Amino acid sequence: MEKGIVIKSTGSWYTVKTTKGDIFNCKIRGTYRIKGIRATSPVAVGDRVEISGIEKDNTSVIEKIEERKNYMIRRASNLSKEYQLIASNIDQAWIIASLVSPKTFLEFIDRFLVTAQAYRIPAFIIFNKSDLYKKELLEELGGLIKLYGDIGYPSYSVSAKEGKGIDFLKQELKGKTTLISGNSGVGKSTLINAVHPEVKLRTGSISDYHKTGKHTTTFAEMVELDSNTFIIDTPGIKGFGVVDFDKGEVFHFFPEIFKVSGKCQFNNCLHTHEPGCAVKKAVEENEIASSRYESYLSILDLDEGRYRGGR
Ligand SMILES: Nc1nc2c(ncn2[C@@H]2O[C@H](COP(=O)(O)OP(=O)(O)OP(=O)(O)O)[C@@H](O)[C@H]2O)c(=O)[nH]1
Ligand SMILES: [Mg+2]
Ligand SMILES: [Zn+2]
Repeated sequence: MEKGIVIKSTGSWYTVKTTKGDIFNCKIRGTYRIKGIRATSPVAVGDRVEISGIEKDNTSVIEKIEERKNYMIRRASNLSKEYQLIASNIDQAWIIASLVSPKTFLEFIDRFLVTAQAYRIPAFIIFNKSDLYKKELLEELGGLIKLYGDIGYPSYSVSAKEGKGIDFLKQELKGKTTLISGNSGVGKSTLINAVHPEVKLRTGSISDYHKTGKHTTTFAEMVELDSNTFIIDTPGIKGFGVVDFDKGEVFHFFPEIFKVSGKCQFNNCLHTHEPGCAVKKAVEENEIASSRYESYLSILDLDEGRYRGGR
């Protein structure tokens, strides 16, 4: 047996880099379950694994997955009972967003943040493509950076294309394993290339993206920036279906809602219709952003499928 880390996943084949630095294509044997959850693929990039001897064709088999420090996970699609493990053993998760081509919905951002919060993963929001924003969008951007920054999520505006804000991001990456996630076309791979030009990940052109609807990055892949700095690039996703939380638990993952919930009249308040609800009052008084409150309600209403969690 040899120990290694999964650096790329296609869903059926996994690339494992061993502690010696050798790279093998591996399959898995048997079935794995994550705390009773059914996953589309039981192994994720970032997993520490043990692989068995090398087969004739230079492939190997993953025999054991070490316990994960944490992981990001989402529903494979809306209403699906299957989950997709996005990555594991990460120090922080960055959601890359854009206000244009394509526009990232706030609900998507909030669902990502809720999941990161639930699994205690520090999350950042990186608004990319700042070079494309004119007056009104710049104002909107400023508002969003303040909104999320005040809640406690560091939020930045960058342009991967023009290299703006990239040096600062480099500092934030140092010594950590960072997951990069977001819609297709927001510039995840371009951003990683800007941070580390030697990497040369494949990026798509927006026109290709609109014409074919194809995702440029199709596999999750871990990129080594230096011996203790790693970035995980992932394929773009359309929606972010959150796992099946207890209804009474969801507001714990909205820090600003949780903060005022202690003042609600009923201690089992779900903040939807109850009398004496301090959360609803705070929304009315604009102390809690209505976009955030709507995201909260949409997660409670998961079964009605208002939000599409598909790819
Ligand atoms: N104007 C502008 N375009 C950008 C910027 N960053 C990326 N792009 C363009 O956006 C398009 C998509 O970039 P990618 O890096 O492939 O996007 P991605 O998020 O990796 O997409 P998937 O791999 O499909 O998930 C490319 O045409 C990039 O050149 C930016 O800061 N400004
Ligand atoms: Mg990409
Ligand atoms: Zn309440």
